[in-house]
Amino acid sequence: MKFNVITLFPETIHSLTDYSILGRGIKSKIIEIETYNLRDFGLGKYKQVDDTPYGGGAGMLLKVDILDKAIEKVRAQNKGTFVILLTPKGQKYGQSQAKKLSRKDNITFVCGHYEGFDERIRELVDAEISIGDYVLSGGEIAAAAIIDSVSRLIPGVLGKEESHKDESFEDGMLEYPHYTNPREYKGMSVPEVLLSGNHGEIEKWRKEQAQKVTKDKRPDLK
Ligand code: 6GU
Repeated sequence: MKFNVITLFPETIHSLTDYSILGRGIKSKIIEIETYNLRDFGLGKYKQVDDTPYGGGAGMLLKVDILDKAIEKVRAQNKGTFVILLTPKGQKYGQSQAKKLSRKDNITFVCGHYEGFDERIRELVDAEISIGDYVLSGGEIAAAAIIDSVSRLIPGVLGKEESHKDESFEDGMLEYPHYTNPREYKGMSVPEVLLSGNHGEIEKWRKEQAQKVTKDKRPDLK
C-alpha cells in the first residue's frame, strides 16, 4: 500500500509515521509513504501557495491552481490513486472507513492549512474526510491518524503476536482490559481468572468484560 501526502510540512508526517509498528511496515516494504511539498508548486520568488479570500475576511486560503498542480503530479506518478481531502467538513472517519481504505493500494491525502482552501478544490478530489468534531490547524495529524489506522489492518504490518482481531471497534465493541506484573499494585489486583490458566474461562471473562466496558463507556456503539 502506498500513501502520498500533499503538505506544506512533510517532516511532520514522517515524524508520526516512521517509527514503531508503521516504521517496521515501511522497512519491510508493506507500506510506503511519500510526501509532496506543496511549496514546490508555489508561484514566484516566494513560492506563494496562498492568497486572500474574495469577499474579505480573516486569513489566507490555499490556492486551487497550486493544489491542482500538486494533485495532477501525484495522480500522474500514482495511477489510480484515491485522493482524499482532509477537512472538518468531510465525512466522519471511523474503523469501518479504515477497513474500506485498507483494501485500496494507493491513497493520496491533501492537507489544508491556514484558514482553509479555495472551495473549488472539492471538485478535484475523490472524497472528503474529517477525523472528528473539532478543528485542527492543518490536515497532517489527520493524515497520520488515518495512515496509522489503515496500515495496521494491512496483512503483515502487525506482527503475528499483535493481531487486530481483538482490538477495540472490531465487532463494534471496545476491547477487554489487560493486565501485567505486578500482580498487586497500590491495593489493585489482577483479576483472579487471568491467573487461573483456564483458557475457556479467560475467554468467557474477556467477552463479558468487552460487553460491559462498551455498555458503560460507549452505549452508542451497540
Ligand atoms: Cl481532516 N482537518 C482539519 N484541519 N481539522 C479537522 C479534521 C481534518 N478533522 C477534524 N478536524
